Amino acid sequence: MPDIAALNAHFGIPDAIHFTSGPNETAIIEIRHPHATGRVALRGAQILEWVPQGEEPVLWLSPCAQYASGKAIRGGIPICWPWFGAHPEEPTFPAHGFARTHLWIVEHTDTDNCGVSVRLRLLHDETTEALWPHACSLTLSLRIGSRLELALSTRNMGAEAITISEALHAYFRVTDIATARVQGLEGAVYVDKTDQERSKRQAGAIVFEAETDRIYTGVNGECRIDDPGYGRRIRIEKSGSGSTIVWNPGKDKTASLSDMPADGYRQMVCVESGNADRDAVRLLPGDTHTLSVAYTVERIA
Ligand code: TA6
Repeated sequence: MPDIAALNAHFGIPDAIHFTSGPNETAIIEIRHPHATGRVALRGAQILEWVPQGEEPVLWLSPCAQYASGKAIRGGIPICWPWFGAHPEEPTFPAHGFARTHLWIVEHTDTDNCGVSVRLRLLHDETTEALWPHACSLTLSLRIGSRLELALSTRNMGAEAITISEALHAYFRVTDIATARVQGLEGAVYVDKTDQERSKRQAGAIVFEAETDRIYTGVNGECRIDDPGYGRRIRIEKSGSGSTIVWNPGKDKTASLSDMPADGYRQMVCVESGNADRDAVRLLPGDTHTLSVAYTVERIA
């Protein structure tokens, strides 16, 4: 458990950044700014909450989320790294890597007229080295304001090339999945994980009628989630990302998830920015790769 008093002494900023202890002694960064509030768990460097001034919370966080060690918190923005989904060779390794369940340290905090910034770094130990025996640094720079900006940087510090897959596995809150639409992926090719990994092409906007689990590859552009219930559009702009993953577990899969309420799938949709499948990133010694995303919210009629 990180020392909360020491974190506040070194990195706290009056009226902007305060460290506190959350469920199961999870260290939480509470962020306040005239443009937005937010919460970030140090374990996993996971954004749990982002509420732009005058808006409903933008991210979905499960009311049954478990804050247990070794388990990802269901909701917010978990970080999948250094592999997305199942490990390519080791089926017993944790799904989506270990960055989302391990402790990160705080390197820097700041605030200005636009927002509050924090830089976090993944702490490597013997557990992470057993899963990923590569000299590698991973940092997350985040800025919470009327926009939420994230930059996940991987640096290969070893003598050999490495290949990573990754995602910012964002859970967005919607009033009703039946009326939500995801736009911006029209015509893109995807792997349908609910249909034997078949390759398909997207026709029109994405609508949700059943479990949806798709990896769109070769897509660099902006995505939008339209939610007529809240009368808002969430814009997702990204760089350094070739994949967008769209997930809603639907009713049956949700019933198998102990950390989601039975109807939880109705209020969320994951639109994840990353590099998965054929977009996996190869880094030569000394190379740095950065996956950046900016989320904004606007009113729609
Ligand atoms: O990103 C979609 C996905 O890979 C799905 O296949 C799905 O099961 C999900 O992530 C959640 O994974 P988790 O390990 O957090 O239960």
